[in-house]
Amino acid sequence: MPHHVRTLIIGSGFAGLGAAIRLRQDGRNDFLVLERSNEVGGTWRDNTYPGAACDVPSHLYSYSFALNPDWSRSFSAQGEIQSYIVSVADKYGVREKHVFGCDVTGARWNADRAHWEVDTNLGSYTADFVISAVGALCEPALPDIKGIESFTGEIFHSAQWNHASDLRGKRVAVIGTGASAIQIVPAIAPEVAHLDVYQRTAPWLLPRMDRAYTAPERFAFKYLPGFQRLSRAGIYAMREAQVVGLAKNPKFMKPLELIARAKLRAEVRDADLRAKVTPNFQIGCKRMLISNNYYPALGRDNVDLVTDGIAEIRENAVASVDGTVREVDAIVVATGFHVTDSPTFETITGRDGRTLAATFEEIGQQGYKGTTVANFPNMFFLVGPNTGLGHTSMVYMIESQINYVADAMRTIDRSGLRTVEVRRDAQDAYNRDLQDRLSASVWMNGGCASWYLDKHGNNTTLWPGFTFEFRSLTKNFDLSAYDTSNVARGADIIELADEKKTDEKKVAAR
Ligand code: N01
Repeated sequence: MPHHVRTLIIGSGFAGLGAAIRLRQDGRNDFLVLERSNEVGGTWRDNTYPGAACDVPSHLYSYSFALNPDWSRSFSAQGEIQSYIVSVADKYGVREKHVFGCDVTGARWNADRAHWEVDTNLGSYTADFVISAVGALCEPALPDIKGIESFTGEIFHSAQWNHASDLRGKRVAVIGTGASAIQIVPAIAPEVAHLDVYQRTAPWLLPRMDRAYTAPERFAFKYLPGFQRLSRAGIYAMREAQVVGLAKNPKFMKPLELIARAKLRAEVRDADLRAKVTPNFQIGCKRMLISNNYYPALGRDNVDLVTDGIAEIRENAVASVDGTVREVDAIVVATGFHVTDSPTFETITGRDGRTLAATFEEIGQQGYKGTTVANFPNMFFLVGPNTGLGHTSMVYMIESQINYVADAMRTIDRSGLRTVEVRRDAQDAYNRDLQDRLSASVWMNGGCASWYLDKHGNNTTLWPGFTFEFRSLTKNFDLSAYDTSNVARGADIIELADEKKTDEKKVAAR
């Protein structure tokens, strides 16, 4: 018999861990967190490439209930963020709720029993509720470049950095110039013999206002009541101001573009290189990047920026479309993630027997309030459709979603419900409104292709407004948008309770 729990959480990054802590705080201890790796942290555990750091200030990029007065810098590096996440897991006592090394291979809704059946490499589980917290940036996307499999040197994705590989003194190619690549390039350029950076689209770069906190500041964060919250609120407000230009009226992006152009002029003195790195779309259309050392790295004698496009990869070289063949010992693939086409969508099968992938294939990656999807009863998605951001902390959005899920659980208990499934008409109306709002945004009008858009050209990843609007939208679980016909009958409840008691005993005995 599979082990039954009331709630299964899949994934233990900021989202899954936050959900676990909230369930525990709400006294809902009948849950487990299935985590494929052996540690919490999600993307911050996995992305260990040289130079990895956050582009949102740490005092905002942290849980509201677990502020950290000890951040060493305004923008923390990966290691410090990962240590923070680990410390939160320990402090809130949810580590023992984790099943580490547990890779979820499938989840199916069983309508007769009104529960999810979840398969993993460690055995099967059943659960009344599933909280999918796998994240949007968890499945590395490898480029479909001719001959890539024939390369005999070191080749790895930025999110799967091979630390056993020593790049010092080697000829290296980096493919991609997104958020990951612009951190990797300056970090490895001084060590490698030669570096070719393959750029398909030049990104916009803004200054990185990073600095170490002084001892008096850190003292104040720790001991001066309200100082850290005030600082956090200030960062939040400044970041939210960007929404006006990004989502409402792209004309207001102009000041940021002027800053970026001034930076470009100051940091790239060579006219040819400057022409190559000058973006050809409106700032904000793709994620705006921040760096003070990327342009200087491109100007180094041992670094070439290649913009001709890659024709093929050979045994020991990258050939560009102009016919130039550049020999390399190693290739770093910094080409992003499967966001709107995640392979995890294939593994979840809903009420009508169709997978999440098939459902999204038909209607696009749509959900309701970013958290529930019609045809997938009793399943909550954290960092679900249209919850992404280009300007501020995802942790804020995650906490909003967790509030919604927590209220859903309360409502379900209070109303004696067995299943909740968002109504398709409510979901459709929600998405019509979303797409309507997005139509004015720079993401749709800025003249770029980005991973924010799905193959139908819809923006199914980003939230089109202020994040406080999303917070307010997800404050209460709105039962009226859900199909609640499946109310547990008395007999079912008793039968179900008996089954669970038996299963719980088995889990306890494990
Ligand atoms: O990936 P990306 P990323 N041939 O998708 C290029 C977060 N993040 O890992 O622009 C050649 O942004 C592609 O070119 P183009 C953040 O949300 C945060 O860098 O599509 N090139 C692009 O240049 C970010 O947005 C931090 O034309 C190919 C690059 O590869 C997200 O993660 C740090 C190609 C991919 O850029 C993803 O960032 C790092 C091909 N076949 C990441 N395919 C923080 O600081 C793709 N490219 C918090």
